[in-house]
Amino acid sequence: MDKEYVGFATLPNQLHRKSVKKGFDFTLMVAGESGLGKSTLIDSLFLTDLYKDRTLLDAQARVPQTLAIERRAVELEEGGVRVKLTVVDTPGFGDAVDNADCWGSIVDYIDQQFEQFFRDESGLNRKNITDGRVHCCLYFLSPFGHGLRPLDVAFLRAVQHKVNIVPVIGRADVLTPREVGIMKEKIRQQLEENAISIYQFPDCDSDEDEDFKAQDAELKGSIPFAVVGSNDIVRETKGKAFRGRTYPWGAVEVENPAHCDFLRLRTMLVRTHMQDLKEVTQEMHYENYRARCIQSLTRVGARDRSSRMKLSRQSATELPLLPLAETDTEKLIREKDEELRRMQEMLQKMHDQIKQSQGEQSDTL
Ligand SMILES: Nc1nc2c(ncn2[C@@H]2O[C@H](COP(=O)(O)OP(=O)(O)O)[C@@H](O)[C@H]2O)c(=O)[nH]1
Ligand SMILES: [Mg+2]
Repeated sequence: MDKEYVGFATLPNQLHRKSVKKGFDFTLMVAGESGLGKSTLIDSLFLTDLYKDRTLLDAQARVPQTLAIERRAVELEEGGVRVKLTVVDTPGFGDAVDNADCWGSIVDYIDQQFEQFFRDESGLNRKNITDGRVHCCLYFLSPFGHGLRPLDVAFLRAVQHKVNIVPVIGRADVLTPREVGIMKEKIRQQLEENAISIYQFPDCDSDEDEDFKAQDAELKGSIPFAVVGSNDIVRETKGKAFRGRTYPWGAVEVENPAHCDFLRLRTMLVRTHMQDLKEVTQEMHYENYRARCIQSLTRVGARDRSSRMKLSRQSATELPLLPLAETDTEKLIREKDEELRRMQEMLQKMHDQIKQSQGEQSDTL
């Protein structure tokens, strides 16, 4: 098996002809505590220095930093397939003094992408939608603790039904192989105990070849991936050059599967599971979102009917309609109603479009 280089060469096999022609949008989010190597890893994964313009904040400036979401785009092309990769970084997660709701803006970001897609999908320009939905979230766990911390559990609970979570242990070079094994086992156990659903690798087809099956089993068994990132190229005296980290006692090779799971993670993201991550996003997470929208639409419909009934009863007894001070709850309801009315309009538009196209079709018959 070729473990030296994993590129996008096999991507066409994962795609339908249509998406090949259109290009391929993929959004990867990284989240987790600050300093676990998120930005470094993203950079190492896609071989471009996505962060070359950044200026490092000094320690003082970093402490009060609140959660700010950064989005970067890279265009990749391999075997005639354009991949528009968007990387969403969430620096400073867990840095704030009060971490009670530090993941709020991440959840909002994910929801906003769904909302945007929902709007685009029901709009007039449906053929040229840019899919900004988050297809995968690499969640960084600290190698220093004893597995999941309450903050991790709270975050994962908040996003588990919205995005494909792939847990990783960051800066894994601080652990010995034995410690990595223990840590992974513990995290897997804790995820189960806390009923957190992470991305489930699909079962391998039974007619796949043995190499593929072995690779698939290896990937599944590696969760959570223990990763090391670096953007330094180390040159050894014998002339070998590799991406790695050097210490007085030796060097860690980022792309050596015996040193860490970096290559396994990259293989999974770009070689074997990119298409599945997109499908699960569409069929599970986005459908969940749509179902929630439609549920609220029905609730509003029912409330509209009951308030119309109240109004008609009022006018029947000729009661004067006095302007009442709006409470916070009423204000919220009104705002929600407006939002939902917009959605209803969109649905109506969709409906009209379908009718119109059906009409056109029957005209041509
Ligand atoms: N030991 C070790 N240090 C790392 C690793 N990845 C990044 N670092 C270092 O950790 C610090 C924070 O990295 P950064 O990528 O900015 O972390 P982020 O805040 O999670 O985005 C930097 O000094 C990196 O050089 C790693 O895999 N192992
Ligand atoms: Mg960062």
